[in-house]
This record gives sequence, structure tokens and C-alpha cells, in this order.
Amino acid sequence: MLAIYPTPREMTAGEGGFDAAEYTATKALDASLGPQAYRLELADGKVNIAYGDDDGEFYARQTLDQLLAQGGGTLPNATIADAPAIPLRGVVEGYYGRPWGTKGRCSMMDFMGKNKLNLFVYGPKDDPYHHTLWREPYPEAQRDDFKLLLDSARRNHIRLYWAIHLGGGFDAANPDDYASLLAKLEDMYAIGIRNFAVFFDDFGEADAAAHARIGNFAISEFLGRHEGCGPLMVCPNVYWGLGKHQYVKTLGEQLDASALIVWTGRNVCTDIAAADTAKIAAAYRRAPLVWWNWPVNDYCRSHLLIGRTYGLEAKGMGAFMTNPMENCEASKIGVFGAADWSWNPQAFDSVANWEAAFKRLYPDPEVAKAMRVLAAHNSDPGETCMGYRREESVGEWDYAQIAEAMELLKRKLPMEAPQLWWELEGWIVDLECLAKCALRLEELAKAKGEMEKRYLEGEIRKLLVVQADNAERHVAKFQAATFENDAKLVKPPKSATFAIRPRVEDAASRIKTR
Ligand code: LTM
Repeated sequence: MLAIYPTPREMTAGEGGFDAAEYTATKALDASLGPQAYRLELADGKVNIAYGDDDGEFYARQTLDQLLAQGGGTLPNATIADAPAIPLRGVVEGYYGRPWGTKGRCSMMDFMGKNKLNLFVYGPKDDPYHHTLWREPYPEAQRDDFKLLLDSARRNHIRLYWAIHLGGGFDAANPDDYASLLAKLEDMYAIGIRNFAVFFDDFGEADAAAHARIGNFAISEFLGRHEGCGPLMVCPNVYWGLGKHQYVKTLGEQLDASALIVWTGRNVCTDIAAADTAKIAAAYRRAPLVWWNWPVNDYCRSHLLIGRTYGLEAKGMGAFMTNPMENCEASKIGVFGAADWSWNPQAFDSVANWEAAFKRLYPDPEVAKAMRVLAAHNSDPGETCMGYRREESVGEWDYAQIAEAMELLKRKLPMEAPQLWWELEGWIVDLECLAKCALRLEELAKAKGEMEKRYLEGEIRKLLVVQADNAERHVAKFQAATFENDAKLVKPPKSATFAIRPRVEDAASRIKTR
């Protein structure tokens, strides 16, 4: 069975295959295929690649690499005709919290390239030069970092947008602020940025006329006067809802038609329904750029969100991007889902995609299996002001198997995936403690003798101490790795909050107080 991700639009596999070490390849541009499209024909020792443009050629290579990687030395006889359903699709680093850093971003862009995502929006809320210090140029070291990002984006056929956050910090009546805006855009252009976004979310007043004026100014006075710039992206101040808000209507009317306008859905964190998209498109007077607030966890920072991707309808979207967690490596599970879904929503199989994510991301099968166990119990944001819930701890589970899986991750991740271990240690140890507590509680329920009961209660108390120490260590580690303002918001890790944790906590609290 061929397993290509993202799932190709058309794929026919014939009988048999041929030696992958000895094939001859031809490559030809065929503009009739259209942008980002490609056609791969593999038959009897020959590989023919036709591509609609450079992106299509790049995507054909990604598919061929996957075929080579999984064929065990053989390439199948097969034909693949492929192109994305959503032309612009990717990731927005747009959360509150510890920014990913250049290494994380470059690693994410390599992953995105392999998975045929072509949009990366740089807008971490806690980068001061993006937001509070928007007037200031980046210090030298960070300017060099942008050059690395641009290289990575180029290699991976990704459009890198740099966003400036002007909400609450721009006086639309002050000519000096327009001059400062031009100076900052000019400076970022000199670094090599060609795609610009202006954000107004969460800060400042909902003044649509002012926001349209600022956007139109950036378009006419900057983008229109500089070579090679892509369309302006605007994140409004009211960026959710069904288009009834006067701010949204005015922005739709007054912002230049070339601009992309962000929308998060009927709520800030929500599934995306086509009927809702149609409503906002009418108000925006254009198809929205969907900013999907999943798997971002900045509003529920005790939670790790590595569940499956579901709840999306593509119809009417102009473009799509997922807003991930501050945990860059762990977010790749969600990004893998977003990539597959946005390339071919019709064929998207949410469960199969999620299962495949572990195999693709973690080459050690034992680690892949254990990560699947961790993910089964870490996907629901819990009760929050956003009201967004996700399935968690579905079906039956086995506490011994959970504890064993977490022990395996503790043993293997520090060597095999140190960055992932750095991010996840807190949740792994927490789930291990919960599972071990649950096992002890089961034993306690069956225990007859007083001695045995006291012993088991003691063991549970010890586990609760390990769990509390783990939480403290996690908070200290995350606080040390972020900015002062953000450090106050770091929360202890909590695994399995939907089903397992409440049961264990309830029973354990009775023991604790005895
Ligand atoms: O969603 C948008 C447009 N803005 C912010 C994000 O920065 C934040 O990550 C998410 C989730 O909390 N919510 C927002 O309102």
C-alpha cells in the first residue's frame, strides 16, 4: 500500500515495481498543469516528472522521496497527478508564549516543505520588535536570524510573511507613526522580507476606518513601490464571528481588495464550517484567510494539544494556516494534520493521518507507539473562556501500558529527540504518575489487610510528591526560557485532564488528607 502524505489528489498504482537504484528520470515543465501541480509517472525503470511550475517540481520531488523511502529498494509502477486544493496553506507563529527561535522555525520549515505547506507567518506575540517595540529596528543578531529564515523558506518553497503588530500602539492621526511604519517596513525589506502582514488583534480599539487606512497606506506607499512584494495580510481587531459586527463590514468595504484578511472562525478557537465561511466572506468582500487556533495552547497552558486534526470544512476559504503551540517539535503532530487536510480535504482521513504522524515523526517504532499513548491522553484544552473542546482518552485504556509507555519515553527521548524531550518531559512524567497512582488505587480497592493498605497509600503519596516536584521543575524550566512578561503566565503541566486525572485526583485527595 502506497502511503504518501499529504494524500495526493489522484494516485493509481499498477502491478509490481522496479529497482530504485537503477531508474532513468526525465523532467519537463508543463505549464498547462497549473501552479504547484505535478504529474509523476513511474513505470518499468523510468520516472517521468511533469510540473506546472518550480513549486510543482519541488512537490514532485517530495513525493518521489517518500516513495524511495518506503519502497525498500523498489519503486512502484504508479501514476500520481497532484495539486493542492488550497493554494496558500501553512503555519502562523502567532501565539502568546516562548517564541520558537530560529532553530525551531527552520526545523518547522523543513518539515513544512516535506509536507507541501507553503506559508509561514512570523508573528510571535512575545517578540517585542513585532509588537511593543514595532518602531525599533531589530538588533544585529536577529537581523542575521531573518536571513537564515529566508534561506530556509526559499529552500522549502515557503512564502515567509513578517508581521508587524500595530494594535494599541499606532496613532492613525499622527503622520510620525506612518513614517515610522514605512521606516520599519523598509528595514525589513532591506533584510530580504517581501511579504508583510499588519496585525491588530487583541490590542487597541476596533476602529475599522483607521485600520483600513493603515493597510491601504502600507499597500500604496510601500508594497506598490517595492519590487517583488506579495499581497498585504491584515489581521483585524475583530477577527472572529459571522460578519455582523460593523467593524468587520467597514474593514471589508474600505480595505484594498488585494489584501488578505484573517478570520479565526465563528469564535476565536473553533471548528470551521463552510456556512460560517460564506458569511464572513460576504462581509469581508473576499474569501478569508483562515487562522485556525489549533493546536495553540496559550489560553490553556497546562495542557498539551497533540490530538488529531478534525472539524474543518474547506469550502470558501481563500487560504489556511494553523496557529500552533509554543512547543515547536510537539506541534508537528498538528501541522502534519493541517498539511494533509489543506492539500486534499476531500480525501482527508483524520484518524489515519494522526496514526501516520507518529510513524513519520518518530522513526523508532517504540517511541512512535509510546507517543501515540501520550497523545491519546493529551488533546483537550479543558474548560476555558474559549469553550473549545476536543476528544480525549477515547475508548478503553490500560494504566500499566500507559505507565510503561511513559517510562520508555523517559528512557529514549533524551537521546533520540532531545528537543521534544525538553518540551514534553513535564507532561510525560505527569501522565506516568497518574497511571501509576491509578494502578495503586486499583490495588488499594482490592487490598484486605491494614498493612497492605497503609503500604499502598504510602506509595501513592510518594507518587504525588514526584508529580508535584515535576510540576515545579517544569514551571521553573519554562519560565527561564521565556520573557519576563510571559514567565508569569507559565502553568504546571497537566496530562489526561478529561478522564483520567479527575478520577485519580479525587481518590488520591482522600488519601492525602487521611
Ligand atoms: O487568534 C488571533 C488572531 N489572535 C490571538 C492569538 O495570538 C492567540 O494565540 C489565540 C489563542 O489564544 N487567540 C487570539 O486571540
